[in-house]
Amino acid sequence: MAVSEQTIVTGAQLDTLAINTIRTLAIDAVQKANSGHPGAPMGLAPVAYTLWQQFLRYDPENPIWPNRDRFVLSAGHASMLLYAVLYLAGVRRVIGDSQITDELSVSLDEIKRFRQLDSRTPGHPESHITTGVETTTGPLGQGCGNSVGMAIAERWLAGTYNRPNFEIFNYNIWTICGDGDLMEGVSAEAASLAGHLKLSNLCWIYDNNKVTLDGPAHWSFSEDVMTRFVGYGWNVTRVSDANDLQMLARAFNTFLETQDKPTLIVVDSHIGYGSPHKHDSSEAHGEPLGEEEVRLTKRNYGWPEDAKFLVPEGVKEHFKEGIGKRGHDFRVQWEKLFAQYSKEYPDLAKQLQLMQNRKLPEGWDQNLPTFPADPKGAGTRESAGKVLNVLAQNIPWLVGGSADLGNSNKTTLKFEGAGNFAPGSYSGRNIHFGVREHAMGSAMNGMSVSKLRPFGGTFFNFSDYLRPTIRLAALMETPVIFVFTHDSIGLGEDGPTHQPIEQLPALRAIPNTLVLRPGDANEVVEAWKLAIQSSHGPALLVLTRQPVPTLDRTKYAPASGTAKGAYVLADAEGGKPAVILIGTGSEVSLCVEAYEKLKTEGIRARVVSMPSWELFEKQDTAYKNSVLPPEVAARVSVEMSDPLGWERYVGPKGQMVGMRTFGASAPWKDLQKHFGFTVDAVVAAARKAMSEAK
Ligand SMILES: Cc1ncc(C[n+]2csc(CCOP(=O)(O)OP(=O)(O)O)c2C)c(N)n1
Ligand SMILES: [Mg+2]
Repeated sequence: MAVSEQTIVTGAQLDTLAINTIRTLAIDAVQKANSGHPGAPMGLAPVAYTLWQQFLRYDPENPIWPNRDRFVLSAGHASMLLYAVLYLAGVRRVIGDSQITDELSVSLDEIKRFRQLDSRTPGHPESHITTGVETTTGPLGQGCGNSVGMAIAERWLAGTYNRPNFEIFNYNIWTICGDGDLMEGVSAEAASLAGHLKLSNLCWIYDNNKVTLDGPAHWSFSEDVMTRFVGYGWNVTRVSDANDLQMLARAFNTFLETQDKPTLIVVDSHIGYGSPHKHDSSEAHGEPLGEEEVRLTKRNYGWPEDAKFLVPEGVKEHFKEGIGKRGHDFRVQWEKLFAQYSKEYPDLAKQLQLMQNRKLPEGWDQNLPTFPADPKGAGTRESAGKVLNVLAQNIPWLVGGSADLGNSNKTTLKFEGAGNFAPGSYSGRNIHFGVREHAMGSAMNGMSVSKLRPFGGTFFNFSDYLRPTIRLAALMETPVIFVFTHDSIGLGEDGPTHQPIEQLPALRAIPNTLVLRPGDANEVVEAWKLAIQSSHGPALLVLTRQPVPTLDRTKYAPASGTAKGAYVLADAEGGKPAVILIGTGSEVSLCVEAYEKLKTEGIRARVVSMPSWELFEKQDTAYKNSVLPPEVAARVSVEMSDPLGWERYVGPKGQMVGMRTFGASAPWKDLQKHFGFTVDAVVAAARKAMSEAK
């Protein structure tokens, strides 16, 4: 069908016209940017079109309506597919957390600025930049993992807030993924979890185009995906031609009818559909078509060959009649229902409103413990578990669990009614993620963009297994909370496979990430308060297995100093120290002991507890200088970690007591001596620093 800018068409022709508009917008944007992936959007355009136009319960006029269906493009390299659809559907821009504007989220001008600085059309979809992008994708597999978290969130919201005759939540999560997504381990973990949890609100649409970047998929991928997913407990169906809109619709309906398991729809497609090139050969793709091929492809579509960014008349109107009208009606109906619900259940409605705006309920910090001085003390994981259990009673939507280490991480919610999140009892607050750290982190991001406050625990060393999800949380500005216990060689006998060495500096290097390593039980209370109040990025609690003394706060400074990242815990008389000992976590009390020893020897020392570098960096210079006076060059850092980065606080004359090798398997007390985390060693380092600084 040939079209010109003036052509007006109807029915099936209009479908084709809309689909080819998506394709050509992707082609033109990638060509103009001279970078990006046109092939996947060309192949997938009919899938996205049918889904949005006929199925997605989504109102472009209100893209933050809580009961909207979620669309996730896990194949984030196909970002132009999403941008084209957001534009054609007329999705509005939202600023801040909830202000809907009249502006388009993605305008045609933004599409023309694809991949340019400050555009709302970055190379891969970024949820904190572009309204309608529900989650940031690009690192393959993550969108799949996020979608499982979104499905958990929907089930939890429905289980917790729906009431008879008030089905406030019943939305679905639709995810487009490709070969790369399904090759990545995180999607396998996530699919296994979703199947186990029987998340029937979750649909993955697998773009089975048999090609990846390097060439044909069979070079590296030959498993039977359908059988694998059947094994996970998914409902699996197939569409043998991505261009067959009726078959697509039938498959989508099959998903909607399936009530007891997630659905995988395998869609056979052709990457770069319509281009004269054979993309399913070993030829590389993932780059612009080139001017000549653009022309030939447009000719194949019956498109004006020289037109660029052409949106034929009637296409936007067609979307308005489809998703626009359907979505509007659903949303308005829901708002009426919610208004009624708010009258019947004002407390629940209030909770939902707070949650949507990422606010904490009044009294969120009530009943938090204060821990009395105790030389024996407890592992900071123990006190953290107590604090979490209080916070979770105050904040009903604080939901989470552990990757099979709940008893070790002390992340289990034990109060009455907390319950387990499980098939058929979706209001439970404890999620058993299983031994699936990566899926846990990825799901937490999905839960967080769904406005729950997720927490997740594992051993600190295994933060490596989910590190990509921390990075994405930081990028997406999602407030997830990780509870990392067993935070150093202090874990003892489990040995070097389990003893984190380089994780602290590596995690401190991620921008917008709050790393908190509290030194005793009362710093734990403060650290948890900071984590829960942090609303635009991940917070990591780094906690010990072994006991640490609970410091006497009548003798030493109050733990409220935690909020500043670092504070003077114990000082030389008159505040003029000859040497400063800086410790974090379990090494704070070691510094205090060394300080007391130095005092008996007549050496004027100061102890700085530094639970968070990031918070300290946010303080003004006057405060920083008051804690670490520039004139005091004799400084010692003490941390059972690779000391990378401590140079910035101890300076060129300073000493760093840290780990330079892997740890070892032995009782903790023996490791302490072996690796030099003793009072004598810290005192010796202090003397050395003082002599260097002379
Ligand atoms: C974790 C990760 N590794 C590698 C890449 C780079 N990458 C982008 S697209 C792609 C190929 C993906 O193949 P497939 O998912 O089949 O997408 P198609 O080429 O079919 O669109 C790769 C390797 C990435 N984005 N994320
Ligand atoms: Mg592929």
